[in-house]
Amino acid sequence: MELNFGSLTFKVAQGDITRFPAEAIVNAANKYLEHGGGVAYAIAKVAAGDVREYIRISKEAMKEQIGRNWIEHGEVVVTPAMKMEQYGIKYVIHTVGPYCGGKWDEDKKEKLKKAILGALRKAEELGVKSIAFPAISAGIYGCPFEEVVKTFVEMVKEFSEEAKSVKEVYLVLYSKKDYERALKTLTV
Ligand code: AR6
Repeated sequence: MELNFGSLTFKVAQGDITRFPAEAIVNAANKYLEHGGGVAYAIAKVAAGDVREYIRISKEAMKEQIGRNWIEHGEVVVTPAMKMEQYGIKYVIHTVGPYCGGKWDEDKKEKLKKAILGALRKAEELGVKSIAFPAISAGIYGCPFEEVVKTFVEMVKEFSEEAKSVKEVYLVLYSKKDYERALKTLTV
């Protein structure tokens, strides 16, 4: 499933983002980059082989790149892909989405848009051609899946006006069920 916005293509795929062949993958992190569960834990484990080591690397990168011990929505931190390089991944871009706990409103949507845009702009800065996102905030943070998918489409469309280096944006869904739900959301 793909949508074209100018020179930018938005593609929905099913798979494990830790082995998805995009130059940059995005992590659905928390503000302290603690990588305790979900996709964050999976990325940390595959990248460094040891979650605690990748948390240490992430926090050090955050100090260097942001100058603080936490990030706001829209701020991102870049770490190396380490062992994921074997799949063609070069960078991990950590971004933090909103916590929803089942609720959804304009404020949460704005925070999610900021989180997505921050990662897209960083991908431009890094000069990558392809970037893959997980469904940020749709897991442990409990945001409604369909709203998350719709927000991705909106944000990618907006970003296509300023995209230069980035040509392919992927939304990688882990389960077949989520993949099918996303296709349904995009085709209505
Ligand atoms: N590949 C692709 N998608 C995945 C993978 C994977 N390997 N594993 C899980 N997902 P979540 P959040 C999907 O909970 O809601 C962490 O503890 C998953 O099915 O990872 O933003 C962080 O440190 C879901 O659709 O992220 C934060 O504290 C999506 O990824 C907190 O969770 C996002 O689920 C962030 O919560």
